[in-house]
Amino acid sequence: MKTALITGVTGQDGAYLSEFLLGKGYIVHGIKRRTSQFNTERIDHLYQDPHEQNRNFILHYGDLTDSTNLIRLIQQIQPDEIYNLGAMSHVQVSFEIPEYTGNTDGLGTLRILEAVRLLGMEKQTRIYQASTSELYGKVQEVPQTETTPFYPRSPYAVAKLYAYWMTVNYREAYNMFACNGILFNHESPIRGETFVTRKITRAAARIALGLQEKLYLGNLDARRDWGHAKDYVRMMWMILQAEEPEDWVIATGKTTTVRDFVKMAFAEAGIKIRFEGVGIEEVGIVENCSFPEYQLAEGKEVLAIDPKYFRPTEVDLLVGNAEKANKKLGWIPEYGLNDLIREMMESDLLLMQKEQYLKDVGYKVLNYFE
Ligand code: NDP
Ligand code: GDR
Repeated sequence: MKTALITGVTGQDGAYLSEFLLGKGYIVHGIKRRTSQFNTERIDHLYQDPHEQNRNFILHYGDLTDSTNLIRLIQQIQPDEIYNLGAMSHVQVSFEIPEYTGNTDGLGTLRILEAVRLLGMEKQTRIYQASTSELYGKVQEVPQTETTPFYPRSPYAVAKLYAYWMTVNYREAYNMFACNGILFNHESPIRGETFVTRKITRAAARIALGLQEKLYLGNLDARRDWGHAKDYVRMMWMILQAEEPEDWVIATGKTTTVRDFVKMAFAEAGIKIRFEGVGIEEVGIVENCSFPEYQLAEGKEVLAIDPKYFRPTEVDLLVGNAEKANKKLGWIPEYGLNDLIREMMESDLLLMQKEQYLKDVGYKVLNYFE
């Protein structure tokens, strides 16, 4: 029976990976941060009472900015595999908190690698580092592969660049089984609410149900290679089961604009959107709505641009080539973009129907849709 340690266990990928590894018979340890309110909603279905005997899912308090904590936990747990998923993962927010982002996403990775080395566990513990397509930044080559040069465009991406090279360096210097997964954007019904896909699916559901008037977005021309998180966590595990430690691109190979994502998401709720105007004057208008109960009039403006969502430096186009993962490890994504959007919309419509019910019976509902 193998033991895994996951940093970022309370995040989107941490939750899916925990489920996946438990399904494979692993004992899974996760590091969660101390917060003033519960932050385990994504993994509550896996939770086991600490008083139970023989638990296979165990949570520990910790933080990537605290080496004492990481060294102690790694020594105590003696993991066969570490998945370093913890990060301040929001690109736009990283412009607001660049130092913290560097500390967590950059130095945090070093702390994990160094803890394993200090404890003399280089031969025993395999390490997965959550690298990102944001490393490519300013377009150098399309599609992007393992050999495309990096040109990071945000404090987040620069911190992840440091983490990427530290992982390569520890592999070469100390013969550690340390690998980068260069993952392109991946989403799901449990994606954080402020990433653009989830912001759109939540808003489309809220607008359809009359809980929200309008969706405000930034750059609609950005293109992303969007996959499903479930497909991507499976590949994280495959990377650590490979014969040799290497770095891998994980992507679907298809790219879509934010604007087209909006159209597809609203279409899942039976609402056809038309775009008019240019630049920050662009708006999204209801062309028709096949659900009379939504009471969305033709011509209603449901989307507008808010310049505050534009980034100081943007990544315009991401599209990955995962041929290496496909040929060497046999990885193929099971979900297409349509499947992903359908699943996200179904889930958000259900969630918002609950909100609508609560509102109808007099409860104050969440009114925060950044
Ligand atoms: P999330 O933002 O959903 O989750 C991030 C996790 O990191 C959360 O559990 C968060 O805890 C935790 N965390 C944040 N700061 C710290 C810290 N200082 N110490 C310890 N833990 C911390 O991200 P995803 O699940 O989407 O992504 C997982 C990883 O993959 C991240 O490293 C991300 O940068 C990277 N990545 C993601 C991609 C994507 O498209 N999703 C693509 C490529 C890379 P809390 O819940 O308390 O906030
Ligand atoms: P990204 O994801 O920056 O690619 O990073 P995000 O969903 O935040 O942005 C994607 C694109 O949409 C544009 N955009 C907006 N984005 C947000 N969040 N909110 C808006 O209102 C909005 N309007 C337009 C953005 O400008 C951008 O071009 C994600 C994170 O998960 C990283 O941790 C991960 O490394 C990369 O994906 C791969």
